[in-house]
Amino acid sequence: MGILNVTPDSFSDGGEYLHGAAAAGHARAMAAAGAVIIDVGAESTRPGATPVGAEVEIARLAPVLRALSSAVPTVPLSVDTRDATVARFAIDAGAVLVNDVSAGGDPAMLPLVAERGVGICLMHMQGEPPTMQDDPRYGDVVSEVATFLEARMGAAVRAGVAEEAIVVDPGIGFGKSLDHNLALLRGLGVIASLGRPVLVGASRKGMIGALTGRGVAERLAGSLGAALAAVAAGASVLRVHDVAETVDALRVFTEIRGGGA
Ligand code: HH2
Repeated sequence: MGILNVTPDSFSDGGEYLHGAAAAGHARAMAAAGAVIIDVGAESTRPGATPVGAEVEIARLAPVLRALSSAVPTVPLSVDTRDATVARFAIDAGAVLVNDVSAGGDPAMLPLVAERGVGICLMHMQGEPPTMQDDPRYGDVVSEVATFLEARMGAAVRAGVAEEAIVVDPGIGFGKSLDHNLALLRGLGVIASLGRPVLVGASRKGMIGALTGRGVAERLAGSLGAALAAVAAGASVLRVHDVAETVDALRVFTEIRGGGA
C-alpha cells in the first residue's frame, strides 16, 4: 500500500502532493513500482495534529481522486479518513477501501461500509492524535490491542460488513511508546490469529527515528528493516512511502524464505 498524503502537514511528505498533477505523478510512480493499493489521506493524524473537518478533507481529496481515476485507473484506491461523510465522497469517487484509524469511531462509518460493500481497515489507536503520545500506558499491549480489534471486527460484522472485507492494524505510533511498538511488531502473530490480514504502517515513523537516531528524510533503511520484520511476524499489507525500495526488499526476503513475492 503506497501512501499519498494530500495534506500540507503530514510528518514526512506534507505539502508535496497537494495538487492533482503532482499526486497523479506520484501515484503512477508508486503503481509502476509495485503498489497494489494507493492510500489517499487528506488529514494528518501524526502526533500533535489537529483535525481539519470533513469540508477541508473533501476539498483536498476531490481534485486528487479525479486525477487518480485517469492516472491509475486499475489500481484500487483507499481513503484514509475517520469521517463517514468523507468516506462516502471518496467511495463515490472510486475508493474501494476505507482506512479508518479510529476503527469505525464515527457511528455512520460501519453502516456506510456495509451498505456500499467496500473494504475497511480497522486500526487501533489509544487516545486522539493531539495528545496520544503523552505517556501512553497499557497492561499487556499485545492482548489489549488484539481484544480491541476483535471487538471492532465484531461491531463491523454486526453492522453488516462482510468479514472478508476487514483488514486489521495494530496502529504503530498511535498512542504507543517505542516499547509498545516493538512488542506489537513482535506479537503480530496474535493479531493475525484474529483471522484477517494484518496491515502495518511503520514507514518513516518516530520508532524508526528512535532506533536509528535519524531524521524523517533518512529513515528508508530503518523502515525497510521494520517492513521485513513485520512480514516475518505475520503482516500481509505494508503501508509505505517508499514503494520501489520496499518491493525490492520484500522480493529478496520472500524468495529466500521460499514463498515468492
Ligand atoms: N499511519 C498514518 C496514517 N494512517 N493508517 C493505518 N491503517 N496505519 C497506520 O499506521 C497509519 C495510517 C500516519 O502516517 P502518515 O500518513 O505518513 O502521516 P500523517 O498522519 O502525518 O499524514
